[in-house]
Amino acid sequence: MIAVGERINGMFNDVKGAIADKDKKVIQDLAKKQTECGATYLDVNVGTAAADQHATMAWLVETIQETCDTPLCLDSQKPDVIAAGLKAADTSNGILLNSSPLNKKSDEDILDKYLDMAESAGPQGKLITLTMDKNGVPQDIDTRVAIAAEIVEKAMDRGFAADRLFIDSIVLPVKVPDAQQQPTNILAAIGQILYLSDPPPHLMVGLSNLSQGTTERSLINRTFLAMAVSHGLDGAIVDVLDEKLMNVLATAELLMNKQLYSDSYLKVYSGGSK
Ligand code: THG
Repeated sequence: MIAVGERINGMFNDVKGAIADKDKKVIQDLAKKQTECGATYLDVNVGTAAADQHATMAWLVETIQETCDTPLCLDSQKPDVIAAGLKAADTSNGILLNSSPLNKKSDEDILDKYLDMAESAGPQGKLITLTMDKNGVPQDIDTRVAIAAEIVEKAMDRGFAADRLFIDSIVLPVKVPDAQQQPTNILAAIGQILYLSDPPPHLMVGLSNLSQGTTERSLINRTFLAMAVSHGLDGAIVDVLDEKLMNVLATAELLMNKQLYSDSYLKVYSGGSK
């Protein structure tokens, strides 16, 4: 399982404050802690408050790289903010770009821009794409799968290998009125997206979206994570500092026969497959 640590995101007050004060320590501590807790990649998202998103993305990348060499997951809906991060990034251990929809009303070719950047980072350059198009985020299973199919086709046409592609079926908060059908729709969608190509693309979600505004955040997150792993999920943007969640992740992978059992499997789990 690829576990992307979610904490370096301007959505969190401590990170927002660190960006405003140019306080490197807060960012570097989060980078080190998430790495110790098993993050495969560190998400880097400037949030919405930063005045200059390009400069902030570059500063976050440089600040993290001063203290650890965990590969980064550059997170922005704006291709030029990703480009600013990519310019500052050491991609020799890999890099994940996060994320592109199939297309947008204001930018028909946005997926090509993200694919170009992922390719420019070399064979370790990977890309998260969203099952989202110019009409927005679909709520049903079929449209999610249809958009994923178009994304996979486009990547194949360009010779971008499926194992460099992550499809994110977009998790929405379960607390939103009328959204309670969405988690099961996502499970069904990922089950079908797995069959779009052979080898299949990776399957990713931003897990913490699910529990926003609820009283049982960790419980809701880890329960859905186990369910999604059973349907083939092999990547997630998560709170890697949540030990219970990481233990569920290791156990779900064990029960899916993706991790070898040993009495100390929780201690040795590192997200790799057996
Ligand atoms: N898919 C992809 N990328 C993503 C997302 C996704 N990147 C961003 C986000 N979604 C994943 N990361 C987070 C990070 C934090 C939270 C949710 C998702 C979160 N934050 C607290 C909240 O809103 O309640 C912040 C408050 C705080 O504690 O300070 O829940 O889906 N590809």
